[in-house]
Amino acid sequence: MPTISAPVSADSAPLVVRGACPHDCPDTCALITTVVDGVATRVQGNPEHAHTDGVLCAKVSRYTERSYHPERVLTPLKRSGPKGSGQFTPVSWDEALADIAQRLTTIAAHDPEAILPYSYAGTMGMVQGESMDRRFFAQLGASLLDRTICASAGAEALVQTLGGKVGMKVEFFAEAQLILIWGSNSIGSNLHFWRYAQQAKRNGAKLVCIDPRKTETADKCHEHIALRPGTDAALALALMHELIVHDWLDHDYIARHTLGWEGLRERALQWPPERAAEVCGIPVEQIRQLAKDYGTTKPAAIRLNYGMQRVRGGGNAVRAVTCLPALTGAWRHRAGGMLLSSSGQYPVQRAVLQRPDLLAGRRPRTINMSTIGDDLLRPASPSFGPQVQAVVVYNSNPVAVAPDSGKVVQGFAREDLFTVVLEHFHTDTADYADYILPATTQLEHWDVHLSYGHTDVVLNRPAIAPLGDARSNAQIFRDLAAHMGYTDPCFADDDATLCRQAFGDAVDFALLESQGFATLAMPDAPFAEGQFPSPSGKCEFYSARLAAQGLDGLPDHLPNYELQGSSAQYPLAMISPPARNFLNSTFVNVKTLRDIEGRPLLEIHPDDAEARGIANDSIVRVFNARGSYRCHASVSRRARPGVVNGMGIWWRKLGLDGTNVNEITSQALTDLGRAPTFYDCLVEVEAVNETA
Ligand SMILES: Nc1nc2c(c(=O)[nH]1)N[C@H]1C(S)=C(S)[C@@H](COP(=O)(O)OP(=O)(O)OC[C@H]3O[C@@H](n4cnc5c(=O)[nH]c(N)nc54)[C@H](O)[C@@H]3O)O[C@H]1N2
Ligand SMILES: Nc1nc2c(c(=O)[nH]1)N[C@H]1C(S)=C(S)[C@@H](COP(=O)(O)OP(=O)(O)OC[C@H]3O[C@@H](n4cnc5c(=O)[nH]c(N)nc54)[C@H](O)[C@@H]3O)O[C@H]1N2
Ligand code: SF4
Ligand SMILES: [Mo]
Repeated sequence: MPTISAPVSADSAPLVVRGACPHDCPDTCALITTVVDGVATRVQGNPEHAHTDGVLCAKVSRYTERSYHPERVLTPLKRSGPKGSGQFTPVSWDEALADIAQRLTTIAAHDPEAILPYSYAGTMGMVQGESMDRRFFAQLGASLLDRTICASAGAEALVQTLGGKVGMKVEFFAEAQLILIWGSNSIGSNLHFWRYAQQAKRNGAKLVCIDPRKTETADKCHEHIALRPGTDAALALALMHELIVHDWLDHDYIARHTLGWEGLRERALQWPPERAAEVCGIPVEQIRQLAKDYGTTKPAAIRLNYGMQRVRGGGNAVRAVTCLPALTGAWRHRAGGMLLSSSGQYPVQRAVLQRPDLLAGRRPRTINMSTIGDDLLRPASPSFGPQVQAVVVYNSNPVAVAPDSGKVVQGFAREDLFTVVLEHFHTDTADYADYILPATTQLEHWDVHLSYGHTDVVLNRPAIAPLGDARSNAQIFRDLAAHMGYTDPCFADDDATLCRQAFGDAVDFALLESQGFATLAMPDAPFAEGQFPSPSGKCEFYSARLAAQGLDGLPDHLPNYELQGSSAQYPLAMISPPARNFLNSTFVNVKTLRDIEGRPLLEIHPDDAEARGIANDSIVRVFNARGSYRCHASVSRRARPGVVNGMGIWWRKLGLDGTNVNEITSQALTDLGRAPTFYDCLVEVEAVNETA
């Protein structure tokens, strides 16, 4: 396989290198990095890439600040103090790799399932996120990781309803006449979609935001429906009720392209708007108006996002909303339908890239990353298997981002747990490592990216040489494989080769190399004539596959585990949505961005604040039976009465008392997809006698 040449610069003339934003964001921007004398001086959006349109968010505009951050880890580090103390001494790569290989070999000799990889989407790259690492752990026979922490409830819902992670092409939102922005703060987390929504607005479209929090996106929509967290399925069912009683249905589309209509009809008729209004805590008129808008405006498009998924009934909620466009035939138009994730559209060659065949018939157990708190503390048992004895963390910061972090910390603090963390920085998780291995950033390595918010492939070329002794994730796993004595030729594939393998011949690599991105071939209105990728080829209101698992085949409203009103001790519902200037816990250590966010905040409605004697900006304690978290109160109507917004996700060590909002979230899992329920969380808040 030919290798791809690295960029070259003639003397000190500025060099411009095309890349891709690596972050866990639906926009997957195409980047342009300016390099002078081997130093990246500026990262900008590629104006030739239509979705990026030359614009980046504030976070990645500051990417050089992150890459050249004085606190970058640039050499392998070995723990020199107690676990969690953050004390390390530099060691050579050879020493680190040899010792790690020896430790893993010893554990694996007894039972390789005692070793657990732990990774998520610190980079979304196919190469640095899911290639050589997967080969390495397959060859080792380590436990498998169920990567559920973000999107698996909605993903399962899409699979069970449409047959895959598919939907509208994002650019056609610009032509819609009605857009429901449902469970998404698009301005903060999906900026390039928001640009299309703005275009639609200028062309006369109505924008409706459905979100318990009055976000900056809600401010800019015509209508804001501030429902209680975890009540979206009730709202969707009431909309169906209204579509039925007013006959705003596309009977032909329903008859030809859907499955289970009779059952869904019966279920929806149990949800008159009055009932939903009660459950959702919103005026009944708002539901009626929304139904009328949705039933009578064409084309109507729904941008559905992750906000509604992080509760017990998150999967069912996504199923219910996903049924709506088939009822009105919205899919007939290219600007109608819905989009949650487009990632299922890509022809990823996972078997080639990840080589699960290296398991050679072994079937390791699977551990759910969302219950890492409990699982690190679990002893060996016949049902669980061996106790976890080693964890290799990369592209993730579980101590900060996983729920119920008191337990996560306790687990990582185990003196007998061998922990390796591949990182850019001394994160909360890296503090608990036995070894920290310095990883390259996106400016320093090859990668290739799909997107979950558009349908282009974007290539990332390295713009600069690795800083210090940093190595790419793929290189580190290649090196570890060599130290373990693995001889399969796949462990020799270099990063550029892995880039080519990701999509094989299905994507024009020459085009990727020349323009930096390539658009997937796909019809403008993919489901105008049905042809969903589901088993029946229809939009499955009724899922026989769910029914076969003993679950409800039809979508329903499942009340939260921690249902408001069920506990006098913890009367407030807490959601903890992402902050605009961080990306999950990434960028929290970039000072200019942290300064914009200010400090860890809890938004609380003036009525709830007054009832508790809480003043704006004062320090509060947010707590429940799982734990307690101190932060600053923002007394604000961005919070609806009864719901507090614990803005995420701060590094614990940069918080007031070394904790963050996940100290109080729970490890309970969603109805579908085994995902976390971060926003299904009851708390109480009290004023703390301290000045801010
Ligand atoms: N700036 C920035 N961008 C990001 C991220 C980030 O941390 N910062 N994170 C990235 C990641 S990992 C992901 S998964 C995506 C997330 O993408 P989104 O899911 O679009 O995330 P948010 O924009 O926070 O939107 C979630 C919204 O849902 C609301 N919400 C909470 N509970 C409910 C509910 O029960 N029902 C409804 N209808 N709404 C609810 C929250 O108030 C919030 O405004 O964003 C990505 N982009
Ligand atoms: N309370 C609450 N908790 C949440 C959420 C919420 O809304 N509320 N959101 C959840 C969601 S949606 C998600 S996706 C998860 C996110 O959880 P994570 O995927 O853990 O995301 P980050 O916190 O951004 O941590 C990613 C880490 O990867 C590192 N990294 C980046 N690139 C590379 C690389 O190339 N190599 C290596 N080795 N490391 C790299 C970064 O430095 C960073 O520390 O958090 C979840 N947690
Ligand atoms: S984080 Fe999102 S909006 Fe920002 S540059 Fe990356 S892909 Fe674009
Ligand atoms: Mo996520």
